Amino acid sequence: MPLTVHHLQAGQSERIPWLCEELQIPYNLILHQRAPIFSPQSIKDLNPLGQAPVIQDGDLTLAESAACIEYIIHTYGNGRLALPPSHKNYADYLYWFHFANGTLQPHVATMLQISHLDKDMFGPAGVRSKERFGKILAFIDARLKEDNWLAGEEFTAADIMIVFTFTTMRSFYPYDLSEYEGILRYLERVSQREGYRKARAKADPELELMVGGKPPRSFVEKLRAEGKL
Ligand SMILES: N[C@@H](CCC(=O)N[C@@H](CS)C(=O)NCC(=O)O)C(=O)O
Repeated sequence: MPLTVHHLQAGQSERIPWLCEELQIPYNLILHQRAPIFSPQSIKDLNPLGQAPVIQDGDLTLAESAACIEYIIHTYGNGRLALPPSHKNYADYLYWFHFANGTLQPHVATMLQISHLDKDMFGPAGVRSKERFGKILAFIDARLKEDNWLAGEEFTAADIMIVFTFTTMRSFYPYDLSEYEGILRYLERVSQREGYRKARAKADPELELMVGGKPPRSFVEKLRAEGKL
């Protein structure tokens, strides 16, 4: 039985079908729709925190994007898309792989919470987090002006980890990337990858590729317009 990948649509689990397409390994993709914003029961049944991604391989059920990615790379991918300790960019690879979900994504998730709870971003928490966010984006932008990919000249799983926050996450917390040329050119390169396009078409066929500077349509507003909220 091939690897099973559970994807909560419009969510971080988009990373896993993308990885499988890049590695060209067989996988069984199961799509779960949000209900209407958070996970449906089908994801809660798989993971105590009700979060996706979740993968299943025989008796194993595993969550957390980074854990799923490492598992797939080393179990099915022969280590491809990870850089080994002998590689000159090994430390860069580790740094950016962990930066994606260790710093960038939690920061945007916090901003999303502040914007919902405080209703604006002009209170002390909002101002401080926006200021820090500017620094984070400028830092990544500078990195992506040096090299085509986060870890250097090779595309790696670090790239698969980070792209969600620059794309689909912006339909939840809309932020503009227009002034970040390095990031925008990077997203353009990402959007030309066959693996990315195939995975997006399978995982979220109704969603546009959110690779432009301007934020995409808000997911919550779309639900409101459809009468689902
Ligand atoms: N750190 C986790 C975060 C997973 C996560 O928060 N996934 C969101 C989708 S973006 C989710 O499952 N949300 C539904 C919910 O919490 O009910 C990972 O990378 O797997």
